Amino acid sequence: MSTSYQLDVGKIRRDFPTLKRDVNSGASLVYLDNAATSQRPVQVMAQITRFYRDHNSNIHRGIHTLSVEATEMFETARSKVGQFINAQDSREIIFTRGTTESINLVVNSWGRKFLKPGDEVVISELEHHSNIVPWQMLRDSIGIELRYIPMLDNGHLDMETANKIIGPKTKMVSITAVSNALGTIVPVDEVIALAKKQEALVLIDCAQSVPHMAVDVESLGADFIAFSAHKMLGPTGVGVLWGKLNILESMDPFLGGGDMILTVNMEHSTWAEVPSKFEAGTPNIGGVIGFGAAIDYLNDIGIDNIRAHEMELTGYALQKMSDIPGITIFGPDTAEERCGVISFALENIHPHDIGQILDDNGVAVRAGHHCAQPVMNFLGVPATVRASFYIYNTKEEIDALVSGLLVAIDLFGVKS
Ligand code: C6P
Repeated sequence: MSTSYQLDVGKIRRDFPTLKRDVNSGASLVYLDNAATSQRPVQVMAQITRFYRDHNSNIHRGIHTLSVEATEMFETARSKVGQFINAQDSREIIFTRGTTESINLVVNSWGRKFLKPGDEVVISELEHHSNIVPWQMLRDSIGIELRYIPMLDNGHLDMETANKIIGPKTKMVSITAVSNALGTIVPVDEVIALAKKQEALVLIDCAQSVPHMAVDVESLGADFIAFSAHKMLGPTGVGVLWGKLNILESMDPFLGGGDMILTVNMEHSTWAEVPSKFEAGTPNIGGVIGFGAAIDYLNDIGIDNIRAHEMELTGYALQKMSDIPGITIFGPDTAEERCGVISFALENIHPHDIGQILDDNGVAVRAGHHCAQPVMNFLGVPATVRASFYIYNTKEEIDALVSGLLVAIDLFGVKS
């Protein structure tokens, strides 16, 4: 596999104080739970501190110096996020609390206004609960049909069936770009092409793609994308909904309150322009400003270098882990088909026990259903262990994961 990319992991790691920690009486932390949330570099923390220390104020309201400065920092972050995904207009960037809220915004603001009983929304069996539950709630409330593109044994979507399911009644296709449970990279271009043939709108859940690979909304052809800052070095409690401006303008607000109105009187109210229309109340100002610093950090490294690094780690891990006795690795066969995630099980050892033993050895992974219970149901397991990589991970850390798994096998006496 190519190692021609430019990424100085040693230098990167020095920016992440958490990675220097020991856990469980002396084991060096090996952080492989990046699909849940990444760590933050000092540059992001410094920017948040700078805001609270020197510029703290509410935004879009005051005419005093601090408020003007805070507004400028907040809006600069919006522009940076827009440029990162090649949005044509920074008004298309709506700040939310995370991917979950972004999807709920589309479901409620677009879905409640434009869908009628009998209309179909197509999602898939690979989705995170955040892209299932809000649509089920809408279905139960207004009587739409919810249809699922099934998954296949190899962790990919069944595109043949997708072709049949996406039809004239389909008004929305809402699909993940990358499965958080398996790491599968979904062929969103193909899904978008099928949707557009039926003139359906498309929402892509990019929670697991934007942090790891180039996403260009201009060439993508989707109508909305959703992602979270905390999976890409930014703070928790900050997310993004990108939407095409004309569609956002046609939608009603999701939440009502301060900052999203133009006028309010005792009888009725009118709405502010996009994006304010969708940003009711005081937002996570410090968090958004910190997110801007995270984007700067990722830009300095280069998103293609990040993808190359993770692909190399994933290839190495797949190769090393496949030699472990009694292991089942779920999902696609190759690193090229995955986005830095490996979900697996060890024969006769519960995933939570594996997670515990790994933690005893300093290795942080997620063990559970990964908020993707339909995927677990398909696999016929209650849970898996999931290792997920990011810019600061190394092959030595994958060796530590493998050693920890061998400890678990020794302890539980698995023989196969
Ligand atoms: N997945 C994981 O461990 P929030 O929580 O709103 O930032 O993101 C929700 C979400 C939506 N879609 C996908 C594909 C995701 O992976 C996630 C978050 C984490 O896999 C936490 S459950």
